[in-house]
Order: sequence, then C-alpha cells, then structure tokens
Amino acid sequence: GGALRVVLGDQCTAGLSALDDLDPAADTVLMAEVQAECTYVRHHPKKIALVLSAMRHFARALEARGVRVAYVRLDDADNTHTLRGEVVRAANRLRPAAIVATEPGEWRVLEDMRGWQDAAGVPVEIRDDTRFVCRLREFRAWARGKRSLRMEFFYRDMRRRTGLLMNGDTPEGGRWNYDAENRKRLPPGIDVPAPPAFAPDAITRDVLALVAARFGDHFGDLDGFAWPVTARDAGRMLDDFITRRLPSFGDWQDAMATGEATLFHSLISTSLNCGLLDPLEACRRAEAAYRAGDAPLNAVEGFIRQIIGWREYVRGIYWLHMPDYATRNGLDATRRLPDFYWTGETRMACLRAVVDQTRAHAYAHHIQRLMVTGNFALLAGLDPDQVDEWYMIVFADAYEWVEMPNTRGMALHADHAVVGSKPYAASGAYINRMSDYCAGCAYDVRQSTGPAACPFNALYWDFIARHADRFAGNPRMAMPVRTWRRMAAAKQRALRERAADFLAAMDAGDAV
Ligand code: FAD
Ligand code: DLZ
Ligand code: SF4
Repeated sequence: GGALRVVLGDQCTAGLSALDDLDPAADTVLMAEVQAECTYVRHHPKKIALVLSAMRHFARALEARGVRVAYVRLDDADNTHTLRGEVVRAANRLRPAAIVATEPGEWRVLEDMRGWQDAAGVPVEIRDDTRFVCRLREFRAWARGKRSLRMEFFYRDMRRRTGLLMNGDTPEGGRWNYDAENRKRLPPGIDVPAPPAFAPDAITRDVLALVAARFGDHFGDLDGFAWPVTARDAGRMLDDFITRRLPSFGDWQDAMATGEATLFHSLISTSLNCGLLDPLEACRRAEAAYRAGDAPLNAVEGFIRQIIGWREYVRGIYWLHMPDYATRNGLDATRRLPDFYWTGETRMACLRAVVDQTRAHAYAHHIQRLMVTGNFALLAGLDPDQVDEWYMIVFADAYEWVEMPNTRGMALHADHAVVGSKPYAASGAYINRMSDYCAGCAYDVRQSTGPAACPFNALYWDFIARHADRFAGNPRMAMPVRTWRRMAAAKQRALRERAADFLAAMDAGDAV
C-alpha cells in the first residue's frame, strides 16, 4: 500500500526530506541497525554507540508522533546486516507502492541505494538532503566553468543567501572574514569551561552494552560516553556553547593545550552530522548572541564561516569529484601509517596528546586534526588511503562527505589542490606557537638537526625539498622553496639526514 520511508543512521531529523508528506495511516518508516554499516571501517566504539542510540531515540520519537516504524536491531535474528538486505526484506514483507529515501552522505551508500529499485522490485525515490543550505545541483552550477574554486567566494554567496551577519548587501562590520583575529595563543591559567556531559539513559546503556560486546576490540574507549543522542540534548550542547564558550571561540579557535581536549569549541559536529541539530539554527542562534551584544563579531563570524562556509563547501567538493576523489594521491605519498597513530606511543608530545585524547573521546578539534596528526602525515608522506581510513575510524563525527575533503584535500594536499591552493605544512615552530605541547616533549623544538631535534623541523624541510619542483611555481609556496634552495649545502644535508634517520627509525618500529 503506502510508502516505505528509509531513514539512515545519520538522518535522525524530524524534518528529513524522506519524511515529507508522510501518511501515518499508510506509510512505514524503516530504520535498520546493520553490521555492514558498523564495520565498513572499524569505527570508534563511541561513534557506533552515538549512531545506534540516536537511531533508537529517533525511532521512539517518531512512534510517539503516531508513525509506524519498522525498526531492526543489531541482534534481531533475521537481520541480514546490510542496508540493501533490510530494504528488500521490509519491501517483501510490507509490499509498499514506493520506497522513499534521502540522499546519503557517502558515495558507497548512494551506489547501493541506486540498486535498491532492482533489488526490491519497487520504485525508489531519492530526495535531496534539505538539511544543507546548498543543494548539490546548486553547488555544481556554482562550480561550473570556474577554473579554480575558493571557499571564500562560496561562503560570501551563502552569507548573502542566508542573510546571516548581513546588513542589506554588506557584511556586518564591513568585512567578510575575521580569520586573522582567530589566532591567539592561550594565556597561562585561563579558565576553560567544561563542556556538558550527557549521562546515558536506559536506551543508551543498552546500546553501550551491545557495542561493548560486538565492537569492543575496535580502537577507542567506550567508557565515559557523554555525547548528545537526542535533538533535545543536542540543543542543550548548542545552548551551553553559545552562552559559555562562543564569546571566546574566535580568539582561541586555533589554540591547543595539554589536557584540554575541547577548549572553546562547540562540540556540535557529532549532532549536526547525524541530524540532531540544524546547521542554520545553530548559526542563527550565534548571530542572535552577537546582535544582543553577548559575543564579539570575530567569534560569531568564525563560527558561522565554519558551518555555512567550510561544512557546505567540502560537501559540495566531495560530490563534485567522487568517486575519483577517493583515489587521489597528488603528492605520491606511500608511507605506511605508523603504529603510534593507534597506540599514542611516541616521544612526540603533540602527537601523543592528540592520539590519546582521540582514543578517549573520539574527538579532536580542528587545529589538532589539521596541524598535528594531519601535518605530520603530510610531512612524512603517509599513504592517503591509510590516513583517510584513520580519520574515518577515530572521530565520532566522521562521514565520508566531510572527512575525505578535509583529510585528502585540506590536510594532505593530495586532491590536486581542489580544497586548498597550498599545503598546510608547518614546522615545530607553529605547534610551539599555538600550544604548550613542546614544553613537555622529549624533543627540542628549537633544534632542527641531530637526534634531539623536533622531528617536524627536519621533516618540514625534507618535504619542501622533495616537492621543490612541484611547489616552485605556486606563488604561495615560492618562499619556502627559495629559502630551501638558498640554504647552505651542509645545512641541507644535515636536515635531510635527520629526516631520513627519523623516518627509517619510525618505519622500523623503533620508539620515536
Ligand atoms: P567547532 O570548531 O566548534 O566548529 C563548528 C562547526 O563548524 C563544526 O561542528 C563543524 O560542523 C563545522 N566545521 C568546522 N570546520 C570544518 C571543516 N573544516 N569542514 C567541515 N565542517 C567544519 N569534521 C567533521 O564533521 N567530520 C569529520 O570527519 C572531519 N574530519 C576532519 C579531518 C581533518 C583532517 C580535518 C583537518 C578536519 C576535519 N573535520 C571534520 C573538520 C573539523 O575539524 C571538525 O568539524 C571540528 O573539529 C568539530 O568539532 P566542533 O564541533 O567542536 O567544531
Ligand atoms: C555510521 C553508521 C553506523 C555505525 N551504523 C549504522 C546502522 O546500523 N544503520 C544505518 O542506517 N546507518 C548507520 N550508520 C550511518 C551510515 O553509515 C550512514 O548513513 C552513511 O555513512 C552515509 O552517510
Ligand atoms: Fe611536537 Fe616537536 Fe613540539 Fe615535540 S617539540 S611537541 S614533536 S612540535
């Protein structure tokens, strides 16, 4: 009779397009916990718990509205454990006239979805994901004919379209972008408000037991699970951010500190990405705080730029360039991911801090992801496939549409300069400027050569040297290439030797 409406684990949104025009008398919503989605990469157990718990809470909320939900649990006996298998099984049982879905966040799932019609023998309608500000066809139209794409221009269009921080046609404060004011170092002794923790309810506790039993051997700690799993709690996380952390978000957006996993960040990516929080609403709330005089412009503009700028932009890039994007390796990087990305066992204090924190919380903030684990991977020439997989596994907010352009594009510069016009390569000096990690490190950030030197320093110059010909023509990289080429031969030799020794020791599994 009615329609079978499929809701995926990251689509726990009341206003989801697949649920538009739902007829509770005739339609059924299908939600399925399946092994295939829990293991296509070995996700952090906190990510699996987050998604499954959000699904169970969302199903309950639908039922409370009188919607019929066919909910398949991971431990149901008949579970085929693939999305397609569950769609086919539900279609055979319910004999719907149509299947309605919302486009997924990963290419591999879209490919699968395109086969549902043949597999189930029922017409499948795939609708736009209207939770994003920019439709994919609009992004394609924007990109068409442009020789190169820049986030900044896309972002300005999104500002104009949403009216966020606009006065008519002009940006609030007279400038579009206050990024230059987001680079302060954290003063010692500053009081950082602890983010809220959401204690597991009975539903989440059931899920935690299930995840511990089935996926307890994946990388990551399950205990201390405290992510929001309902729209209500996601709203509370946002409230807490707006009132307690947003005012300082701008100044210290790029800062890092030992023992501080979250600083003034919002912690809303997990909620945005699985549908518990609406991105435009988050931006409007931040704007209201600015208009009320409760938060400065550099903080609010920076926050809004991340969401209607970067978040929408990388999604557009992903769908514009997939499936080719997933295989790009523009800098020919082939080195194996070292074990310390999993164990945290390294003498490099910055990497140890970020890996340990990621294992505990399935979270690291942007500069940790970009300038510590990402920068190291870039400089050491780690294989993008392995780095991509690591980022997909370890973070609770990871879905390919957002993870891949950030990793392969922004961090590794492997995507033929689609996301960024220059690599975010930096030596230890950058990490030392933005954090206190170096003070507690076995290596000396001021040395570049010899066994006690911070590895980032020699690796940085080795990276510039390896790619000097490639980068010489890039105006934004010409400076370091020139500096390298003018360097005394003995100094060059010592740097490259230090880099080679370090990498050889790392590859051999020695303690580095
Ligand atoms: P805040 O710093 O408070 O920022 C607010 C929001 O802006 C975030 O919740 C997020 O939705 C958005 N945002 C900020 N930066 C970006 C960005 N570069 N791209 C897209 N959205 C952004 N983000 C993910 O959501 N999932 C990922 O899998 C992911 N992988 C990343 C991998 C690498 C190598 C890098 C460098 C960045 C990655 N990011 C990813 C982007 C960013 O690091 C996270 O969105 C952010 O750290 C989430 O924490 P928060 O909610 O506290 O963010
Ligand atoms: C990430 C995830 C996990 C862990 N489990 C499920 C699941 O059991 N059922 C489901 O429908 N979705 C799950 N997801 C989310 C999907 O993998 C997600 O829809 C794709 O990554 C596309 O964005
Ligand atoms: Fe990281 Fe180098 Fe600083 Fe150690 S000295 S914390 S390796 S940047």
